[in-house]
This record gives sequence, C-alpha cells and structure tokens, in this order.
Amino acid sequence: MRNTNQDVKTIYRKDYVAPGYWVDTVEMGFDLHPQRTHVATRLHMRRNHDSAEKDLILFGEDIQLHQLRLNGVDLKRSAYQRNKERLIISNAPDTVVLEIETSIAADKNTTMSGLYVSNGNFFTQCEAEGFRKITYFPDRPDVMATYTVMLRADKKQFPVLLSNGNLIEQGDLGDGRHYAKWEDPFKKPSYLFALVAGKLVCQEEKYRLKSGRKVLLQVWVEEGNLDKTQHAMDSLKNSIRWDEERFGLELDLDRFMIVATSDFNMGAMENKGLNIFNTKYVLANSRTATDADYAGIESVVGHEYFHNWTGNRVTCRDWFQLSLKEGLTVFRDQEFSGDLVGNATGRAVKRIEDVRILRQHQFPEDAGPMSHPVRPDSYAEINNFYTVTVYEKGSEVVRMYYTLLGHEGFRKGMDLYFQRHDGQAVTCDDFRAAMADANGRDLSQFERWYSQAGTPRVKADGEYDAKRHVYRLKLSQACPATAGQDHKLPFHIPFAMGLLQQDGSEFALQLESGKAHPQAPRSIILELTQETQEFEFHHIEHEPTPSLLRNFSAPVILDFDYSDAQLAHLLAHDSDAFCRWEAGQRLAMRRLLKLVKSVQNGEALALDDMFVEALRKTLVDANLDPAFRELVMTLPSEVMLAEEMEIADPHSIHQARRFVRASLAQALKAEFLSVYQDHLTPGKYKPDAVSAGKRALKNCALSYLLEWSHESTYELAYTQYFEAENMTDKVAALSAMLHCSSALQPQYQARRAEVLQDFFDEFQHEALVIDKWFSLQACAPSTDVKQIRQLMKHKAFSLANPNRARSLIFAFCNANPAQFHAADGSAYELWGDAVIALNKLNPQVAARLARSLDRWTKYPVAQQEMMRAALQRVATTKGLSKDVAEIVNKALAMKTELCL
Ligand code: B3K
Ligand code: ZN
Repeated sequence: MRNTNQDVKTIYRKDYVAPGYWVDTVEMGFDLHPQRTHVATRLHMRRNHDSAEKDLILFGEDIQLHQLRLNGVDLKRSAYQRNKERLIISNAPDTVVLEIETSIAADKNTTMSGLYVSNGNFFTQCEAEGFRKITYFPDRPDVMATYTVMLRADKKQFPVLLSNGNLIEQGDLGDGRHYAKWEDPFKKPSYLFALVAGKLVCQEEKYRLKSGRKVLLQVWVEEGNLDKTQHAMDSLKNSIRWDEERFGLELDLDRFMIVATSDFNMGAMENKGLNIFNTKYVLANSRTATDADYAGIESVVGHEYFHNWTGNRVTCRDWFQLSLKEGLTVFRDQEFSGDLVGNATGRAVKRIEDVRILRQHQFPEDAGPMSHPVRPDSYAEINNFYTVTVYEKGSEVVRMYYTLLGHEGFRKGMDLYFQRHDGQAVTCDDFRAAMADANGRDLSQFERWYSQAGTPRVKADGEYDAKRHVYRLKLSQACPATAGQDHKLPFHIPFAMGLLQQDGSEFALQLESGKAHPQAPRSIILELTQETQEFEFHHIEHEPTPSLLRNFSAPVILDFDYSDAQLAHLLAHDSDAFCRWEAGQRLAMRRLLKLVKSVQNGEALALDDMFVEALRKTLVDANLDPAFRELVMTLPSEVMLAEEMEIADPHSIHQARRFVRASLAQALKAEFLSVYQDHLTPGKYKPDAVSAGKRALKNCALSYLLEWSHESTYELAYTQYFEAENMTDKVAALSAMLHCSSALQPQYQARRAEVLQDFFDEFQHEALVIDKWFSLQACAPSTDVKQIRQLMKHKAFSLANPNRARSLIFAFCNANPAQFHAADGSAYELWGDAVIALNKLNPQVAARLARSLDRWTKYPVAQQEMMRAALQRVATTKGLSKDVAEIVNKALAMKTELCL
C-alpha cells in the first residue's frame, strides 16, 4: 500500500540480472496457528559467480522477522539492510546456510496471496510473488531448489496436512498437535510451493501409468462435497493419459493431489503435485453444474496438470516470459479438449469457442490502455499481466508453430525443448529456438509475435482472370500503433485458405502454372512475411469464392470485401467449419451495424429475407452438429459490436441486437419449435459433447422463442424450469425468462419473481449455484444500478469472496453494457465504490475489476467525462495498491497517448 500513486515502480525486461545466489535446498517448519503461524526456514545457498549481482537479496512482505542466522551466527540488525520489500546482505561468503524465523497472521490475510485462511482451513497461493509473504527468499522463478516441509498443527482443527511431493513421515506431537513431513524430489521455483491444512476429505484412486507405474490420485474437498468430485477425477485421469499419448510426457510423481477452496483469486494453481483449485473448477454434479461448468473443469484440470511439464519441469527465467508456460499450456489444454471430443466437428466447435473468447476479450485488450506484447517489456505489478494476451494470444502464437511445422514437426520441437531445458528456467526465445532447430527452419521473423503488441489486420483482395483461369490473391498486412509502440514490422503469418467452386466443392490449389494437378491439396497454408504478397492459383475454371484464414490460422483481423451471396455460399458449403461459421457472423455483423445506425437515426428497422433464409437453412440442417448450429445462431455479442464501432453506443447496440433476435424468432418460430422438440435429452444426464451440443441448440431455440411474445413460449420456459433434472436446462430456462424481451413484459413479473425465489431457496447452500443466481440477475437487461446495489445488500452477498464479487459486480460491469453505460453515469460510481472497497481487501481482484473501464475512450464525450471522473476518483484514493494504480493510471494516460 502507498499514499501517492506516482511512485509505482516500473520493472523492465531489459534489466534482467541473474540472481547473485542460487538456493540448492530449502527446509521449512510451519507451526500453524490461524492468528500467528511460525515459520522456520533453512536455505543452503551458493554464490552465482556469473551474476553481476554481488549482494545476497531476499524478498519479504507483510511478515514479521524474528531471527536471521548466517552460517550459524545470529545476524545483528546492522549486518543487513531491510525495507518493506527486501532484505539485503552485503559481503556474504560464497557458501551460505541461512536460517530465518518469521511469523504470519494468516487469518488477517484477505489478499488470498501468501498463506491465508478460508473457511477455517489454511491455503497458500505463491504465484507470482506470494512466497515472500511466507518467508524471506530470493522469490524469483529462476531460483530453483528442492524443498522439505514439516507441518505442525492442531489435530482436531487441521486433521489433514498437505504439501508438495511425497509424504515421508507423520505422527503425533502430544498436546493435541500432530505433524506431517513432505519432500518434493524435484527442483522448483518458490512460486510452485504450496501447503494446505484443515478439515478436508478426499476421493482417491490408484492409477496405472502407461509405463506400468502406479500413482495415487486424490481430489480433496470440504465435507459434504464428495458427491461432486467424480468429474474432476475423470478429467485428471484423461489428462494423464492424453499427455502420455500426445506428447510422451509421464507424471513424474507418485502422488498427485487436487484441493478445492471456495476463496480463490483465479481458476486454479499448478503447485507441484498439489494443485489448488477454485471450487468452480472442481465441484460438479448434474444438479448443480451446467455443461459449460463440466467443460470448464475438464479444461482447467487438464491445464494445471499439463503445467507439470510446461511450467514446472521447464519454468520461466523471469515473469516477462510468462507466456512461455501459459500460452503453451493453454494451447495444450485446448488441444486436449478438442481431442477428447474426438471428431472433426467437435474439434471445430471447440476452436470456434476459443476464437470467440480471443476476439471478445483479447482484441479489445490489444486495442486499449493495457495493450502489451505476448512477452511484455515492462510491468508495475506482475499479477496484472496474467492477461488474455499472455494466455490466449500466447496460445495462438504456439498454435501458429503447430500450423507452420505440422503435427510431427511441432512434436519434434517439443521433444527438443524438453531435451534441452528439463530442470531449467528459460525464455520464449529458447522455445522458439527449439521449434526452429528441430525442424531446420528459420523462425527469426516469428519473434515479432512476442515483441509487438496490437492485432494485425490482413487485407485480402482477389481478382479472377477468366481468360487465363487464374485467381490472384493479394494479401497485405498492417498493425495499428499501440501504447509505446508506434511502428510495427511485418509478422510471419500462416494464412490457411481454400477456393470454393460454384457447387460448393473446392478447387485443387496449384501455385505454379503449367500442367494441371488435380491431386493438388484443396486447402493450403500461405506464409505471409512481407507487407504485401501476391499468390496466383492456376486452373481455376470459374470465379471462386475464397475461404480465407481457415481454422483461424493466425490471430489477425481479416478484411475481405465479401458479397452477401459469397458469404451465404460459404455458410452453406465451406468444408472448413470455422470459415463456415465466420461467414454467418459476417452476415450478421453487417446487418447489426447497419441497424445500430438506423436506431441512432430513429429510422424504421427491417431485416432482409436473404439473411433469415441463410440462418434457416443452417438451423434445420440435420447433417450439421447441433453444437455447431447453436454457434451459427448466436449473434455477435454486444461487446463485439461495440468494438466494431468508432464510437460505441451500447443502448443502440442493445436495441439493434434485440430487434434481430425478435425478427428471427418471428420468422423462424416453427423451426425453433421443432428444433426444441427434436433435441430434448431425456434420461440420465451426461455431460459429453454430443449431449451438451443438443442441449445448447435446444436452449438456444428456447431463448429465441421467448423473444417472440406469446404466452405459450413463456409457458415452455416456465415448465422447463420446474421439470429440469439438470442445471443446464434449469439455468437456461431461468435465463430465458430473465433476459429475453417478451419475457420481460409486466404480466410475467410475478412468475419471474417466483422462479428466482424458488431457485434461491433450493440452492441456498450451494455457493456455486448462488453465484449463478447473482450473475443471471446482474446480466439481465432490466437490472439497473439500483437493483445491483440492492443485491449487494443481500444476505448471501460478500465482496470478500472473489467468486461472489465476480458473479454480481464483474458480471454487471462487463456483461451488461446497456445498463453499465446508463446515461447518468451512476454505474461508473458503483464501479468506483467497488474498486475502492476491494482495493483494501484484495488488490488483485480490485485490479481486475478496475479494467472494466479500459475502453472508456471509445464512448461519446459525455460518457467519457463521467468515466474519466470515476477513474480519477480511484486513482487519487489514499492507500491505493500498485495493482489498481497501474491499471487506472494506464487508462487515464490513454487519451494523451493517442493524441500524441
Ligand atoms: N499459473 C496460475 C495463475 C497464477 C496467477 C497469479 N496471479 C494458474 C494457471 O495459469 O494455470
Ligand atoms: Zn496456466
């Protein structure tokens, strides 16, 4: 905490210096008491003669120091320097045994970083820099050591004592206390340290690895939740098998544990052998979790497990390299989920969902004040850089290697990466070098994906030469200026494409003239490396419809002047499911943007038949996967529409989108009704992709039907709500009743209140379901600021619990744009109040919420002024954390930067 916000220090990548001392072994003893935990630490350290850093530097924050002993001698206060963040010992010998005694008030720690208490149990969170809140330590990822940890605690209050690695000893201490000693055989950076102590129960299983070795798998939860751990356990076993099969990577420990807590700043954490999870990504049964929850659990369990190799065995040299482990591990979890579905459309659906997230969140980030390269050059608070750019764009960057090098080539690169760097802390350049060297490729230009921020735009122009039967495709790239980066150099862009014939089949793609090669591939990857390049396709007998950026082969914005007819052709025929979906989105986007203008000008609104027909065909095409049809029927979101506009106008956007949904509902009501009936999933609930796809399409049809004002459709939702035997269908019915326009009419008010109350009563003891109850209301178009303030007073609301804060306040600020941008600015005030209150409790979560105003310069001047005032109010708050200060200061600098 600090008083002025000007002294927030920036750390630069270029200033990296290797540590002055290495740590070989760490021995720790914890005497766990919620009010005062005593920690004794012994470090065996040795000088790093290659470093320019001569001092022995330890980090420490918010801890009491009781003793410091160097090679057996107590250090006097004059023998070291200490401030609020560091402890520095100058002139230390080359070999050091350092003994440190500290204590921590874990029960007062509301930041959920370091050691903290949740529901009476102890948890830790050390990434990125939380270990320094436990003891003094060279808390940086390039210092890797082996750990032995002794935990002592009251036996009744804390019957379970867990840490990383293997349990080597346990027993009674007398006095009602007991102990457990853990040893982690692998060297690890301090951010992967973890301990858990408390009243927990577990589901466990012995699992046989491919090699025949048996390992113990455990999923630990609070009592009463053992009926919700099976899916997490199944996901863990699937992850282990997948990593063996796809990458030849085996679990290196004899024991692997997952522990769930309801107080957690993010999704989960990959601590070595002891993954700690937000309950949201562990607990599921059909009564409480939706299909999306099941999918989320599978991918997060996979993600954390995959970190064991990409992150833990090979880690990051410094935090600027974060995407080395995060981008790669997101790529791995995306592939895992895709492979588990098993078929081509299932994979495509997963790909489309991932692209949607990238566009909805990362593209705006890249265009706003927090824009940064995948490998950032600077930060004030590293926790602010666990972003969609580092994660999702980082994953796209890894995917581009995969696209460029192919399945085998990518695997060769991964093998070489582990061969070279197992047990090391390395950089993104090391990863790129392994990919290049394993494949004999020059990937030097590819480096720009790591160093240049901003979303590149690729402009494509096609020209058909009917005489020569040649189709000429011209591609040009440009990348807009971003904060601190005015001029960008061309990227190395893999550009997958095909050319469709009139009958929907594909032309053979032949880049050289001469004899026709009918066996030539129908889909190819062009490599765009210059600002502009031209490609000629030969033996193209008639004007083709180009299918461009197939499977979203690069994280760029593609401009091509498609006609409506071409888009309809792609939507009907493209063999590339991504481009097929994209064609539908382009048709919709075009209309929506025009309609927004009409709303602004007070003109009459109309939707053309051509669009309705194109969607009708997809909706009823039984040859298409239901999950895919649902994606096509889902219009671009209000957030995405706002991004497409020079000056965003959330109210007009909301009305225009509403109008299109209502018009589609009106025109296609018979189709929606039969789709609804045809996709019921009777019988026992199964969360697999096929069943989930059916439910998604059915519930999409339901939501459209409720845009069309009619008592019978309202009844449909009402009945579904009460009869639903799984949470997916229950929430979908409730959501339709709260979000769709006809359902918002006054005559339904009483029934809306009835279902909301019923839902609360039934699930009041299921925290994750009550989160849904808050979210559904926060996102409802009829919920205004006043109602949000009311809900904040609800007995079930708590700002201190991150999941609850996210379910109400974040949901409102980020997912209800028409209400959040209310003309009187009252929601900005609510935002400010919440950021300021959270700042005191939990700076990391506060900083996340602070980002809701990132795009403030995109709004009309009157709104901008109110947002600026809200930002300024936060920026000048006393005791602002560097987390929040960095975000609001960058946002406030936005205007001036762009005007330069
Ligand atoms: N590595 C953690 C994220 C830590 C966030 C610290 N603020 C989870 C993950 O990416 O798997
Ligand atoms: Zn991760």
